[in-house]
Amino acid sequence: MADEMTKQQLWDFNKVKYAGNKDLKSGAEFHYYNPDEVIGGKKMRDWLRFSVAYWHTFDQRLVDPFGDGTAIRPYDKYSDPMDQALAKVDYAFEFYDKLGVDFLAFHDRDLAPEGDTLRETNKNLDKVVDKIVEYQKTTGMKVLWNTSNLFTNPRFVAGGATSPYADIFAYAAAQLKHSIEIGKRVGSENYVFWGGREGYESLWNTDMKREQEHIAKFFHMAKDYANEIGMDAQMLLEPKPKEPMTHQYDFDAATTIAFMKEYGLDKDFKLNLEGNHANLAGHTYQHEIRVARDAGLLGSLDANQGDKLIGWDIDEYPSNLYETTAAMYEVIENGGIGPRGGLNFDSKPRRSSFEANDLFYGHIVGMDSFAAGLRVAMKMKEDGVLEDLVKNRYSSFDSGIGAEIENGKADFKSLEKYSLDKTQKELRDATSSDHLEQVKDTINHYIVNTLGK
Ligand code: XUL
Ligand code: CO
Repeated sequence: MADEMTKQQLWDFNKVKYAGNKDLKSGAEFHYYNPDEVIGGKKMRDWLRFSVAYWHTFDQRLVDPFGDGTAIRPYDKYSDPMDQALAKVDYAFEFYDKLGVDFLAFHDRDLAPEGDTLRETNKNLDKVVDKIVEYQKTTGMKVLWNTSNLFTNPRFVAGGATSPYADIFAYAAAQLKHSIEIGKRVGSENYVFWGGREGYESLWNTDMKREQEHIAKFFHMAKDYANEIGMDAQMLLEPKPKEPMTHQYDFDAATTIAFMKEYGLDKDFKLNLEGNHANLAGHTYQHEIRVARDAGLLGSLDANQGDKLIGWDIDEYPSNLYETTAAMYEVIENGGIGPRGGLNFDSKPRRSSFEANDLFYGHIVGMDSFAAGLRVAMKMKEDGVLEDLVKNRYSSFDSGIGAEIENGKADFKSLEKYSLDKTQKELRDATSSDHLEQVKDTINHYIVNTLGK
């Protein structure tokens, strides 16, 4: 306690504690996230493995296409970019401590300003990484993933690994090489590739096949180099259908899996899936997680939500309990997010929530929403609600003609023989109502009753 009191306080916010169902209005406590509570045989912190995203939390100025940033941050007082970058590390680590998260995630360019050459840029970056490594030693903070920003600088106007300009491909590779080295230094659990501008604006000027071959080569080179230097992070691709490009190559989980298989990447790469990216692709988050887990390729999750009324990639902190319940149900079915995955808050405050404390409130609602989702989904799982429902729905495949179809004993001829004289009534009787409305009512009851306790 005394130690806590004497420590320098950079953020004007108390350490966030678990309050259970007390003090419902403060917004400064967790009501559902109790990190060391064991649920379904694992601590909540180990199910959820929360991570704070450096870019949205410490760098984001809350700009939108129509206006400048509104964010007020305590380190704005540092005018020299390098001084500010180094100071931000102190702010970041106090933030993690106050929030009680175990992981962080960052792009190379989040941490330090660029120089004129890659050599100078790497030097700036290494200084900040040195400081992060020092903090890791004293705090035990882990890096969920790191990544390389191959989309902000104008040189990446037409992509990095899919740029039609060979010098840009080469630069992207060189930049990524250093990023992989940093991943090794900070002990990253995963390494993420989100296809920033890897896609196209128009097919009239694009050789799509050539670009895809280039990026597949790029991924192989990255993995080869990681192996060469003993950087053992799980490599992940992060699908997104659009923004910034009209069409992104890693459109959704299914498209990305097909790409991985086509180019022999599915043994070494898995997926990092994001809530609002799923929505932009016309899917639910649950759908994307299901596609990945069915393929054995669920790697990690970016936590955020979109808003159907606006339709952009708005990276809102998750607060929709129905969505977090569905996502956590898939995670439980998967036995966990993935051996090395976690929930990274790829989320930022709304432009009108511009005070520094809003960064805490945002993470609190996000963490509590996933913790609540975990509690509800676990209760549903323990009661076997959906398991029985799904099992019964497919039970006609457990024996008779259904079993013959599944075990390869049936063919079109035998199925014709089986079906030819079946009457309309017999076929109608072979189906039954799935009572979907009743199922949804049950899910609502589980949400209300599990959390109301
Ligand atoms: C962009 C996005 C990125 C990646 C990392 O929509 O999700 O923040 O997660 O580059
Ligand atoms: Co993301």
